[in-house]
Amino acid sequence: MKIQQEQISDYNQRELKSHTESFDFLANRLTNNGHNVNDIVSNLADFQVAIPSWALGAGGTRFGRFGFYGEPSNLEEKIDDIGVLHSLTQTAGAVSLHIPWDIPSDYNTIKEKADALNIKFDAVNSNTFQDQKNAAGTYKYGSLSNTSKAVRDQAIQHNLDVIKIGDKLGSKALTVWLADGSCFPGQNNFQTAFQNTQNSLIDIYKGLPEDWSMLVEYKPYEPNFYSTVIQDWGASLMLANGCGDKAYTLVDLGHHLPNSNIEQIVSILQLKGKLGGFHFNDSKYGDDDLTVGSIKPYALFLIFNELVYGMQNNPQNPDLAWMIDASHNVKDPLEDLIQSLEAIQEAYAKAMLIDQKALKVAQLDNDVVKCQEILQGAYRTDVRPLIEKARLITGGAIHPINAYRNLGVRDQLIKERGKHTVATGL
Ligand code: PSV
Ligand code: MN
Repeated sequence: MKIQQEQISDYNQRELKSHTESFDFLANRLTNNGHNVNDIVSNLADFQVAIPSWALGAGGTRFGRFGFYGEPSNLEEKIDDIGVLHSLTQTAGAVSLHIPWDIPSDYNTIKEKADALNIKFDAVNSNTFQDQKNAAGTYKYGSLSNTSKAVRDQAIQHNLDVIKIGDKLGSKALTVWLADGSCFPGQNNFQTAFQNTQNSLIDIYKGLPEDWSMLVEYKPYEPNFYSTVIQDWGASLMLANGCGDKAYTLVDLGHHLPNSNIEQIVSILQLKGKLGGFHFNDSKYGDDDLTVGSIKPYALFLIFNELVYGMQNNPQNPDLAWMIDASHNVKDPLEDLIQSLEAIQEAYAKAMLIDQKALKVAQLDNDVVKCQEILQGAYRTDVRPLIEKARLITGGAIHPINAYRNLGVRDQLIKERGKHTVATGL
């Protein structure tokens, strides 16, 4: 299924009057307050977030999975779905592949399809948290950290293969997330596991093409419940530093213990030029992989405040690989992803409204009340007309969810693919 530009333009005509009224009102107010509305809208229009190839079907928990009709059953169909998201939102111009779930069967066809839909290949993800059919070694007791050299070598080789696959598609980064760790005290020697991981990562790093980077993701627990080798940003940063300049830390919002100050983590990593990638989602308890901004929108805004500050003040930090890492258990995955994209844009827009100069003055004066007024003033602004404008000028839909429903996208996908298709992934 491909949405035609005329379908979106026709739909937008119906929403245009009300959008224009709310945009003009907000733009006037912001301009009077010294904001450059054009710059904000153009930054929003430029902001692209990768969609993970494994999140286009229904997710599941270890208690079960409830399928969603019309799911994509191969990589081509997944790219089609991202094409739908991108034409409606103009924000989903990239895909992040998980290998071996999504190895292209025909590279040229996949590249041509993605090109036609204006979709780039972002970071590729390796998978050493599941055993593959016919593999010689098992990852039950770890992969890059395993006590067996043969298993470590197998996991290293897998990562090198993933780089080769990504290279053929135009990716420029490898994301490594390890499930390695232990379930019980005494099961692992922490130092040996860490050192093995470092050495394995160095071997992978040596295989990176010149213009590639390696993103090291951390997570405190799950699937291991006593210890995880790369448990936090400190462990990730040490490993990245141990590899070299092209290795960075990747922050996944769901990979922190409750009440962690994630905004402070991203801030300091950017200062050190070591924040490389970002996985968006939201959570109430653990790594819940819920829709971005559905539980803690203010925390997301505070994180974006630091990200925007870093993008403006830390040239030592590279451009980030942005990705949504969510799972859709009860919602239509495409609607859920549209909601996540909107929440990201909203937090970004609000963060751009923070008057950084005034904030600095208030900080120097130790005027704590003023600091809060500045942050919350930006947070309380309804920025949706700015996001609508960014979509409108780039050819997207003023209200993507309404347009998606109005155009009957899911019904069309069910007609094309049937009810019982199942997407690869978790
Ligand atoms: C692990 O929880 C994670 O966040 C990693 O990014 C994986 O690649 C992804 O989820 C899918 O399992
Ligand atoms: Mn992740």
